[in-house]
Amino acid sequence: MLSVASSPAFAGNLALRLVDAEGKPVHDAVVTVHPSAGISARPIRFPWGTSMVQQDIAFHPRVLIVPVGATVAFPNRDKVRHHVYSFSKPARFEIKLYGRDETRSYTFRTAGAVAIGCNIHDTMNGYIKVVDTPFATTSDASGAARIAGITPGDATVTVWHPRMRGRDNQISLKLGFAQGGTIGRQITLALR
Ligand SMILES: [Cu+2]
Repeated sequence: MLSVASSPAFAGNLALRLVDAEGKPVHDAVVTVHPSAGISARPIRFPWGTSMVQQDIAFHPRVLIVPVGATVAFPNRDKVRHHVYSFSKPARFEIKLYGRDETRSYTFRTAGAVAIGCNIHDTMNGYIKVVDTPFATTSDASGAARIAGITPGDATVTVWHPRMRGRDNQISLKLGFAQGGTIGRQITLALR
């Protein structure tokens, strides 16, 4: 049989709702799923692409998920120049001052969370979550995070957020995905 796991009817689904200690929705958390059975060797691609734009003195999106090996473009749409950098262990780099409608890029070769800043504008904060699984998404404004088509069986589900308390700003739980089933959970995150 050919790639049974990629057919939705034979795969599992995850529907999380993420809230903080006060019950408010948590936006821009990153949820990833690593099935115990492993993942396909096919290249990982996400529909949202691999660009982090600088516009109105901010990074857009503020949180970007990319697969390991992705080259991320950092186009500048502002009139002012930016100086993009990261001190995070998975990707230490800097892209020196560059101006409007110019773009620069960087290739992310190690999985992990990379905090992105600008040397000129301290208020500019972005995050690139480099992942080694195709099962990944960010939570929306209502705190909802949905992933479909997950390989059935046991899996490790990880929730990351830049303000999460604890090691590596993330928590993990084990869940078992059944064919055609959806696991719904509300998870309360301890944020700083
Ligand atoms: Cu800047």
